Amino acid sequence: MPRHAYITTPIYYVNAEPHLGSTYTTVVADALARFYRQRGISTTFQTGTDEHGEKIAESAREAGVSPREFVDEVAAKFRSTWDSCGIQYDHFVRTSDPRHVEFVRGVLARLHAQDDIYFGSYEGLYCVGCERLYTEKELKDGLCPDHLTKPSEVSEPNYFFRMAKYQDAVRGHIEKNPGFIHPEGYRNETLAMLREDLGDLCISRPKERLSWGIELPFDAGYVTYVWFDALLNYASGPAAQGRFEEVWPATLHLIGKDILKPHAVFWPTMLLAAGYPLYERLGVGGFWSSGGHKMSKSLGNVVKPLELRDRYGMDALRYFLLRDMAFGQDADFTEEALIVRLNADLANGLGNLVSRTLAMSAKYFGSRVQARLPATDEDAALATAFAEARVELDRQIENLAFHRGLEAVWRAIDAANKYVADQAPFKLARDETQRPRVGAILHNCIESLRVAAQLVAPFLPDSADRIREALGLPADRFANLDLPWGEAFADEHLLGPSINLFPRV
Ligand code: ME8
Repeated sequence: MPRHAYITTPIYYVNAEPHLGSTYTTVVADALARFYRQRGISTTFQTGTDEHGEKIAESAREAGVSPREFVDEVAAKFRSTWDSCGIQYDHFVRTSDPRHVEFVRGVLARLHAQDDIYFGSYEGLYCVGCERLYTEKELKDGLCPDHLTKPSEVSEPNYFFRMAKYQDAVRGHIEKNPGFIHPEGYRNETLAMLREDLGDLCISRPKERLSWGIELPFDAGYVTYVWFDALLNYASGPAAQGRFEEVWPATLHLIGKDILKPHAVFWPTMLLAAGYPLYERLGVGGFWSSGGHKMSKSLGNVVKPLELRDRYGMDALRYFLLRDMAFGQDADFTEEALIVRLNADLANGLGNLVSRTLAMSAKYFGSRVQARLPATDEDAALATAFAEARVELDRQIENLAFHRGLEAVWRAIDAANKYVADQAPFKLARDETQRPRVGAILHNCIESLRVAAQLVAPFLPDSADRIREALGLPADRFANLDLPWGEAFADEHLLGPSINLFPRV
């Protein structure tokens, strides 16, 4: 576990509204941040918006408003979407914020003064969609492999960052630190890139072609290349709050595989040049397709997070995203698959355990928790199942294997449902002499609910809170993950009435 967790998402371009892809990366970051906070680790979670560059200037032009008006409106939309999705970020960074602008100018001035930035000529094929230069080799039939558009040929005098100077150092660092880029496939991809001659990085655009950007501190005729500006958000955010020393280096930058090169090559190089420690880990996620196709406006298959939240609830959406994608691999989104998960794992699994436990407690004991009695082998096995789930969850989450972590928790939840079926308190209850045993069985079920809710809390925060409330547990007691099994509830503790946590769809 880290000493301090500083977790980031990419800062999203404001030329599109939040969609399933941005929601995924943001949910992963939010779940991790909650996971660390729950384990008592001081945590900083930053997200935000990327607001400069040609792409944004173009979108503003199309919308018929100034870039400033445009970015303010879309950035606000991102913020409000994350807020209504219950995303608990600590800081929302915007690259058009004057504090970020000053930070970037400071770094540029320093690199220029130490001769890591020089004036030269820029020639090549540029894709505005990607905001980057392509080599012939990288193109697919002469087109950008991501946007399938023809890049434009550009040639102009510009400023360059001496990236090549740091290339060997970055490669050496990645070779020495196997966990630096995760999963391993992306580490290998990066090492392959770093074995090629990457050359230097063009970091400016002449103002006559693009005015919407950060002006170079040493030449007012130019603005900074949007990636050079954007990557620095990870440092400028904490700096703007006077917390740089406290939180840097970042524990984990979460990104999608589309932006591997800027994060795995440009960014460590920039950090080395600027004299900052390198981030600890890059977590590279796969891509969601929608119904078997790349999500795109023209195909009309863009999935909107708020619509799904309204239809199924935010927790169901979070659960699906984390459970159905192996982090790092691609996955396909369909509403049918989400419904299958919701019904099987949430309604029949966790929801059923909650409703039957509370309903039987109400029916047999007026919702009063009964004494546990000495544990039978089956009682002990149930407690062990939850203890093991916790260990496995922690191990898997450290590996960013969210789907495996949740699977481990659900093994315990399934064990609890099986315990109810096997112990059959509903049958025993017919025999008056068995009442104490029925009370003990239900006590173990209630403990199962308590621990299940604690373990799922980072992933399904609303549901965990509803279970906590139904159990009548104060928040501070619930926050204690180390409460021993059987000691959370006093005899005669009053539970709430039964709830239907996840109605079947
Ligand atoms: O690239 N599946 O911003 P962006 C999964 N501003 N994740 C997806 C996805 C999909 N279909 N589509 C997008 C930028 N993402 C830059 C980043 S950071 C210094 C600058 C997620 O709005 C994924 O995390 O295009 C991807 O990396 C990110 O959105 C790109 O967001």
